[in-house]
Parts: sequence; structure tokens; C-alpha cells
Amino acid sequence: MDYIYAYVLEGDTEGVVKGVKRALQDGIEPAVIIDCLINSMAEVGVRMKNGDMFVPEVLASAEAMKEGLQIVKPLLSGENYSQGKIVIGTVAGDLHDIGKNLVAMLLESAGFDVVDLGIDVPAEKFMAAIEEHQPAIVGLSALLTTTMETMKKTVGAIIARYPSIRVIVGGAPVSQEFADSINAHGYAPDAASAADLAKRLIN
Ligand code: B1M
Repeated sequence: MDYIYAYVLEGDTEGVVKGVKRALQDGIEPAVIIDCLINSMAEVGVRMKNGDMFVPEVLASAEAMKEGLQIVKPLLSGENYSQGKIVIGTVAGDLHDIGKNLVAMLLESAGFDVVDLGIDVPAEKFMAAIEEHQPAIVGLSALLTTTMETMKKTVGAIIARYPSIRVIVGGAPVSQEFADSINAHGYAPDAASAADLAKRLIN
């Protein structure tokens, strides 16, 4: 199983796919393989936080991990390995999605079911997605100082209508102080921290 772990860290999708198939042929339980995939992405998160891995490498690892997951997930008949559901999007007026995509990928890698609403998402679309998907957490991303105001309004609208939902925020101009000021339940400075934060909020 060390080989799967290593392939994920290298961002080697082909290697991960071959490794997962080999592990299955060797009779290793799908749940054990999933644990291995999740642990390897946890290590990617640690390396990213320490500055030992950078955005392109993290994206490659997350992609490789996702491919591996696609093979094993259907084999988990009746077992639910989801940590919970998260709706995520970049707020209205904002078209930046590279960081948000990274956050979505690491959340998926951490075992969450992620519903990604994309960019330029108005509050009403978040509300409709909450009604449809009943998530435990909603994540908002903003990269512009101008859209921080939209983030504030969107967080306010979500909390007012769905008090039990946890709202987390992030993006380059966003800070813990700003998150506190708009009553968000959590702030994360990077994708790896966002996955840790979501796990903490769920538990
Ligand atoms: Co734009 N842009 N941009 N841009 N752009 C910035 C953000 C800017 C800082 C550049 C600058 O002037 N130095 C500046 C904002 C200034 C400000 O408001 N303070 C800026 C501007 C002004 C603009 C336009 C207005 C430019 C124009 O048209 N005149 C325009 C706005 C369009 C719009 O949104 N309405 C614009 C357009 C664009 C492009 C379309 C060309 C492109 C976006 C492409 C895309 O996303 N698909 C773009 C890009 C690429 C950037 C920069 C260069 C890079 C952003 C990025 O992807 N970073 C950026 C300058 C910079 O940041 N150096 C800039 C990499 C990414 C991994 O990091 O997004 O911070 P980041 O995400 C991190 C964390 O923030 C965090 O985790 C991520 C991963 O670790 N995070 C979360 C993010 N979301 C999170 C959510 C969470 C938790 C953590 O919980 C839910």
C-alpha cells in the first residue's frame, strides 16, 4: 500500500490507478485503500502548509487521489464513508476559482461530498442549493475586496435562514478578523486548513 501513498504524493494519476487496481487484485479491502488515499492527501495538506508542496503539485496529487477514489467508491456497497455534505462557491461578482477549486478538491479528498456551485454565485443560489442538498457546511470564497461585502451579505442571509448550518469563508483578502466580523463560523487561510476546519466543525 506504500506505493499508492507514494504515487499520490508524486501526483502520479496513472500510478495511483494502477496501484489501486493492484491492491484490489491482492484482496485488500476497499475501505483500507480509501484510508490510504485519505492519509496520503492529509500528508499533502501538511506539506502544503509547511511550504514543501505548491499549488500545481497539490492539484496533481488531489487529481490522482480522486481518480483512485473513483475506482474504489462503487465497491463500498452500502457503506457510507462520507464525512458530510458541503456546498461551496465563489460569491457573486467574483470570477476567481483556482483557490476555491483547490479547497473543493481537498475537502473531497478528506471524505466530504462536495457540491460546487462554481463562480459568481448569488445568495439565492446558495439558498436553493442548501434546500436541495441539505449540507452541514457551506463554504464561500472571495478574492476581491469588493466581493468581501457580497460575502458578508451572503453569510448573513444564510445564517438568518439556516441557523444550524456552519458557514466557512476564505480567499486571499479574507482574514479571521473579517470572518468574525461577519459572523462566519470558520475561516481558513488555505485549502489544507479548510479541510481541517470542516472536519473540526463536523465533529
Ligand atoms: Co484577479 N485579482 N482579477 N484574476 N487575480 C487578484 C485577486 C488581485 C489580488 C491581483 C492584483 O491586483 N494584485 C486583484 C484583487 C485586488 C483586490 O480586490 N484587492 C485582482 C483583480 C483586481 C482582478 C480583476 C478586477 C482584474 C480586472 O479585470 N481589472 C478581475 C476581476 C474579475 C472578477 O472576479 N469579477 C480579475 C480577473 C482575474 C482572472 C480571470 C484573469 C484570473 C482568475 C482565473 C480563475 O480564477 N479562474 C485572475 C487571477 C488568476 C488572479 C491572481 C493573479 C491569482 C489568484 C489565484 O488563483 N491564486 C490574483 C493575484 C494573487 O493572488 N497573487 C488576482 C492562487 C490560489 C491558489 O490562491 O485564490 O488565494 P487563492 O486561494 C487560496 C486561499 O485564499 C484559500 O485557499 C486557497 C488555496 O490555498 N481559499 C479558501 C480560497 N478560497 C477559500 C475558501 C475557503 C477557505 C480557504 O473556505 C470556503
